[in-house]
Amino acid sequence: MPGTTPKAVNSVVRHLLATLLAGSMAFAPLSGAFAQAHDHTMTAQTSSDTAAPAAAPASADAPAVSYHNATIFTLRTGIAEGRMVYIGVGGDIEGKVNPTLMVHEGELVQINLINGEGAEHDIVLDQYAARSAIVVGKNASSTFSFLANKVGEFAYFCSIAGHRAAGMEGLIQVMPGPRSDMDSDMTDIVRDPADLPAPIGQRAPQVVRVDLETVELKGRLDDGTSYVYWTFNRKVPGPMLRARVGDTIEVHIKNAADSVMMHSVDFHAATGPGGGADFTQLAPGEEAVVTFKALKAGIFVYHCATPSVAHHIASGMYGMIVVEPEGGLPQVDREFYVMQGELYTVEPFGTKGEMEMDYDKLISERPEYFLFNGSVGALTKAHPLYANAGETVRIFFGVGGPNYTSSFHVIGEIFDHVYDMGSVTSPPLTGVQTVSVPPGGATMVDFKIDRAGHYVLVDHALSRAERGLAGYLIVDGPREDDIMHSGPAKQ
Ligand SMILES: [Cu+2]
Repeated sequence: MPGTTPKAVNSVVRHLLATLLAGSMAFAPLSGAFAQAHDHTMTAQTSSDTAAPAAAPASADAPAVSYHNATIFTLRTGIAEGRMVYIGVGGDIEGKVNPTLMVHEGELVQINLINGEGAEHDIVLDQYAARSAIVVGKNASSTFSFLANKVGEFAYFCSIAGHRAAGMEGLIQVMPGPRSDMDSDMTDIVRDPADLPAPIGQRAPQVVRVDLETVELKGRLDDGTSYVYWTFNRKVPGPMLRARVGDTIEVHIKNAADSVMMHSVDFHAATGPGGGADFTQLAPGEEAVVTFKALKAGIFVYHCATPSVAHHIASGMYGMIVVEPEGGLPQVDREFYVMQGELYTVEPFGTKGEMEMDYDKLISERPEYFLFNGSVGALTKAHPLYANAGETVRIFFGVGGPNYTSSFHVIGEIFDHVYDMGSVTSPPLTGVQTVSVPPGGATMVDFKIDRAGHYVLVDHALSRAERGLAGYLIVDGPREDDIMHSGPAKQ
């Protein structure tokens, strides 16, 4: 961003640098320090159980490095539902199949692996270049550790041929900031941009059941800042839904009993009164079913349509449904799901505490926050997009709004294909820098990532980056210096 030094983007960049610096020193010193702390009882426990007061205060910008408080997980290999899996041992993960391992930025994580049935196994975390030894023979065990200095969700899996595909795969979730700083009464409402259904591809039309629950909950808007979000299925945006043209969509919608407001749903993919909203105005505790035919392929928004609709949408009640054309969409290596919205609060942007909705600002279109996937830092600190150099990437991008058109752009990349206005039956635009996406509209952008590096998702109305709007696309891989390098051209 030449010529400007937006504060939000700067802090984002500082955070990135801190993360990268921490990464360069992460692995070497661990094994020695760690051997001392090895826990032979092999019960799962977390550092919060045993936390020493000690340690320098850690900020989100500079992850604390503690060699003393290990977060320990134990996984046993086994068979569940006919698949090879990891099974959690002890603590919160006891008995869970391929449990998601929740840790915080800066923590030293130890994973114990126990061979439960006798075949050879290991555990690998590609993003951390960390792996266990192979455990050979029943009850054999091994231990490894790493510093959780990269925020995000990463797969752990068994690297023995065929085992990952057979089911030995789970996630480790590295949350931003140290554990003690988390506000315990705020829910994480961020939809992980990697949380979307697999492509439909080639199949005959069928009935697709969709389950939506409208839930009001106090969510984390920013560090130390909360807002009472109204959601579909507790996240912003609501779940991405996927079908093919000709499918029959059977929507089961329930308004949670503890809601204060009525809610409903309007599908832009539907043809009929209110897009379904006429059949789904639900008081707290009520439920309804509405069925529609997906007559047109495209990328469509859905949202709550209960008055004041702008208030419901601003509070988080929007999502997308992808209706694939016959035969499916062009294949890519990775897909992501990102939506933009604004929030109108009485308190100015950056205020700590519980925010209150401001109706005057809403109807005069003066937002305090601009957000990707529901909160400040959702796609930077909490859930960056990850890919590898050489891969093709697709972003389904929509605007819930309710009011602001997005000039969607990825700093450092060019979209190879833009399915403008969410039309997947028209030829895509090619070689596009920025795409305009209106409220209640969507697009699909595909691009090959030719070079490793850190790319930034923005609305190119860049003042909005000062109010929360930024995301990272972090690309691992070799640097292709022919494409870009510092200094003069090589001979
Ligand atoms: Cu609503």
